[in-house]
Amino acid sequence: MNRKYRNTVIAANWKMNMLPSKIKAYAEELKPLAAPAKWCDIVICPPFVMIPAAQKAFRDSRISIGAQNLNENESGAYTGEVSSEQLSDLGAHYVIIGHSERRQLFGETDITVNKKVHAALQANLRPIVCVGETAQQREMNVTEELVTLQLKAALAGVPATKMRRIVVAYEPIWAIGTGNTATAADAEAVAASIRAVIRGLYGARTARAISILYGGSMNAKNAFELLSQPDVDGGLIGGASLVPADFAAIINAA
Ligand code: 3PY
Repeated sequence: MNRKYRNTVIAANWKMNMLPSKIKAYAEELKPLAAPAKWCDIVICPPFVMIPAAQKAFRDSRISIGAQNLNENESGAYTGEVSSEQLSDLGAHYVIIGHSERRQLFGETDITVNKKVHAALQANLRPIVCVGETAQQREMNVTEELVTLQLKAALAGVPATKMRRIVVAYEPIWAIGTGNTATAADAEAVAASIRAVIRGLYGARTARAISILYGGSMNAKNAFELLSQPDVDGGLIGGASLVPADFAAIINAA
């Protein structure tokens, strides 16, 4: 990765796992293991209800807290939802937007993803915008077109001045929770094409500064090769982020 121009970001997506009462022990184990990785922005994205406990547990470290979703509306009658301002007020710094599980299981579209990106930026959160293709789309050889479309839709209306707050995560859907990982060459090819799209929209300087992550069954064994690719600037980690030693091994491979 190109540390000269952009940050390395390793983000944990805990999904609907972990318990509030276990976070302190997790943090105490992770903090010393992750401490040497000073070049790396480390982010933990727990379920909403655990954000305060995570904030408390990581308060004396460089590890930031993020959310896994937000509602695109500012406030109002949206029972069960959480706004960007509420997350920001809690002290969250990042928010994952458009994860394929949200697109597939909760009906999120490119349009809602775009609205969420705007809501996040408005509240000063850093969106981690997820894009990625299904196995069928990869077989049909439309991966780059599809990812380009998702990315352009997600970024529609985002001004150049806000772009440096954006992180993009390429997560091939067929690699999520399956144990199948994209090859390093495939991850690099799509990450490079994402950077080319950003270059086309915002110019070379912005494209060079944006961190592009790979996500989808990244683990301690495959992290080093994936993270050594020039356009892969970090990872969005599912299952392996639930075990502090495994997550730390990925952080230290970055
Ligand atoms: C995975 O690694 O399975 C993920 O979905 C990370 O977001």
